[in-house]
Amino acid sequence: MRDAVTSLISKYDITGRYLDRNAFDDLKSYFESGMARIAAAQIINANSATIVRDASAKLFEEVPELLRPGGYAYTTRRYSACLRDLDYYLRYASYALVAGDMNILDERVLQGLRETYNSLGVPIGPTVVGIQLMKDMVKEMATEAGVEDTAFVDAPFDYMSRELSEISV
Ligand SMILES: CCC1=C(C)/C(=C/C2=NC(=C\c3[nH]c(/C=C4\NC(=O)[C@H](C)[C@H]4CC)c(C)c3CCC(=O)O)/C(CCC(=O)O)=C2C)NC1=O
Repeated sequence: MRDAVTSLISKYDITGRYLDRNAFDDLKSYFESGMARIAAAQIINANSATIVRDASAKLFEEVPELLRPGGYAYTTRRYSACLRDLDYYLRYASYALVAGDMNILDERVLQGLRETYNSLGVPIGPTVVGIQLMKDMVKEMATEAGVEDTAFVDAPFDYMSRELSEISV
């Protein structure tokens, strides 16, 4: 697993260069956003159950077929698998926010997920809607908690959405 600092250092190490102006700019922006990243992770941590519950409720409101016979959240087993998946995406998003790097998402969440969703037929579109709803909730909560610029919160949620969308079901 990499974070913003180890990623940057390994990039420079590969070519045997000293850190330059660009590197220091990147490092400064990472450390300057550090407290906001921690605040966002704390918000996720304190509200994970609410975020998953409300995002799934909105998702099932937007795509009610999921809950009907033949839908992918029909039966208790599938319903709980769906909520569990949302919880995974949220938890790993909080790690990636602290790390300032998306590498953990590749390693722990997205690897093999395409194949799994493909073979089970779990629909990607609604999954992405769920991820985006959680993103919006986290940003709203971060704003309420006094985080001024919440744009950095987008990165892990958008990354997972983008990577998942490449699956053709
Ligand atoms: C930490 C990384 C990680 C991820 C991401 C993960 C996802 C994951 N989701 C799965 C299933 C599933 N995922 C869903 C998800 C949904 N159903 C819907 O209607 C919605 C569109 C969506 C929720 C938003 C469902 C219904 C299943 C069960 C499918 C089945 O067995 O028929 C499975 C198959 C095995 C199982 O059922 O546990 C995996 C591996 N597992 C992991 O270890």
